[in-house]
Amino acid sequence: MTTQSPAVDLARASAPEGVPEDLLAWVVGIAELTGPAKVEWVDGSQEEWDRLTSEMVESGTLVRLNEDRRPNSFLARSLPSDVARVESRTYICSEREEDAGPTNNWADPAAMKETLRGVFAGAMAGRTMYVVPFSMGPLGGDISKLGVEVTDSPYVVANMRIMTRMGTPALDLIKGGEFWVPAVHSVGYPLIDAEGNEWPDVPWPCSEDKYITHFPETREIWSYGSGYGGNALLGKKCYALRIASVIARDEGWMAEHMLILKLTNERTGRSYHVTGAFPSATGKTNLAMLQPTIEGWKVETVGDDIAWMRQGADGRLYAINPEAGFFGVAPGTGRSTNPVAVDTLTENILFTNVALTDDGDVWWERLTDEAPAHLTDWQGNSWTPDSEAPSSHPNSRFTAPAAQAPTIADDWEDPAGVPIDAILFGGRRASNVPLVAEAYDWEHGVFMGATVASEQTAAAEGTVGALRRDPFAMLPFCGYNMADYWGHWLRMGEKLGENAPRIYQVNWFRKDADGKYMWPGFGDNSRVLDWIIRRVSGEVDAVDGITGRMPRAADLDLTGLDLAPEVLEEIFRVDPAAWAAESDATEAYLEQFGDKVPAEVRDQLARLRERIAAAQGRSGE
Ligand code: OXD
Ligand code: MN
Repeated sequence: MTTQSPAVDLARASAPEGVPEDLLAWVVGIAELTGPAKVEWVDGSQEEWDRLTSEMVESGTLVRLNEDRRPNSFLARSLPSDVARVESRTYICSEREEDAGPTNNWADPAAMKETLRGVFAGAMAGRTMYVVPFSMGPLGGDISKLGVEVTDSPYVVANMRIMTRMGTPALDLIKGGEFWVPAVHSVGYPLIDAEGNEWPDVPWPCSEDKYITHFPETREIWSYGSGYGGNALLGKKCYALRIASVIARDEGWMAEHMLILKLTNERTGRSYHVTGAFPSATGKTNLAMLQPTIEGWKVETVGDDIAWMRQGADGRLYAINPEAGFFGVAPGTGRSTNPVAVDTLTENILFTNVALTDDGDVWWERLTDEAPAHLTDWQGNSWTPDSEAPSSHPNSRFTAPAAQAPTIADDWEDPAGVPIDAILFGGRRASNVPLVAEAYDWEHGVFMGATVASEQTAAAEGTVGALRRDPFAMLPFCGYNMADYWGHWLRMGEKLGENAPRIYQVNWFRKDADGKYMWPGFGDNSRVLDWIIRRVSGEVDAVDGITGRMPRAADLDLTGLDLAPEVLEEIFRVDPAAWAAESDATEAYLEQFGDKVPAEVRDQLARLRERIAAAQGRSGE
């Protein structure tokens, strides 16, 4: 007879009735490997949240905020070594290296499993292992998918309750035989070491050694060593983007790093839906909660970060937001930049790495114009406006239920998704890229997506600044070879045919010669959305340009905006010489993908060069 570890008995004994054998066997296996002191299958109830958050307040992981100011809300402070996603420790472990591609870290799956077996052995000793069934997308929806995260972090459980549909209803669907993705997470800080010595717990347990690993062929996620955000809330980037992008390729749908907006024309009552891919730190949350500065539009939120899209029975593309919450960056979020977010954060919020006020509330840079006279900073130190470092970590976060957003759209949980009229691609471009340009066709749109870039400083006339490419804003999130992913987009375009949404490149960040932003951005981006919707609905013509079709000057609604005509002209200026330099940079960038680059993408580069040459010919350059 083999001797079983007590953790195995615990895992079996704690399982709710009717748990399918494959799920039970997997949980038992993880318990055997990691050796927790307790196993708890979470149900997602309020009682469970109250208990876990109270336990975390007791243990020092959470600070309960002032109930009068921020009811049912908490602050966590992480270790300074665990404050963000760690791309250098994120791996795609596909059987073949070329399937991870040049933009991902690849590791051999068998070798990585061996490494993981080593680091996970005994990793949960002395801790509770939580089994967290969850749904990405509305429960039971056609586009939704299930997962189970096993974690030794109650902080992760609490976040997952906000970010996903977590607990018994998700488990019931798994019991019904639905597909689910296994996701294993440990902070990598056991309370009993291999020699049997006991160690005290700490408020933010984690390990210096970190592995965020994905196995695309077997649809598995294993994450070790970090308790923070996308490293640990495995439904988000790991599942909904890296693993889902592979599933979507195989099943003919799309898993995208995109917000979803609903726009209703108040005159006609007609609604439109737009998705948008924006690299991190380009104001994506602000756009998802946009308050229009022009009359006639109601703008509502369906999603702020991820879209799963499938062709519907009518041939159109439908999107769901697979998440149930927002995991937003706090600094910079304030009344003037994003009043909707501020009004979303009133209760039931988990804050991480922001500052604490003396009356038990939270604050971060630019929440209000004036900083409070005294704070406790994100590391627990006394802080005043004279302090050198900011009070909150630049990547400090709020985890907020999406349903609490005043702008949440009534169809945000429609399991069938919302029909998409337009897709936006936006980078942070100081030069060259105009405020908005419409793709000539789907293939051109794929080229726009494939070449998304950010550039901090405007370059000299006729050149281009250093570009940091972030194709489709998916650079750290695509679970397979980026060039194959472009191929998948091209196939989706063929499938959608004339039902395909139109594609637009937008850029809110163009700077003038003095380095000042020329476009006001924020709510004024509604002016660009207004033009896009009027294009989509066939109300306005456009002018062919080098990078795409652009608005005729009279068609952009600039009512009430104090923008000099020469500034507007500059915002839309497309300089052929600079674009010749940019197309050379694009060619060099494509080289890393070798012969995987789809012919259509190369062809789009050739067409861009033809348009540049024609413009140069016209201007006699
Ligand atoms: C995010 C990101 O946190 O894209 O959403 O980095
Ligand atoms: Mn994101």
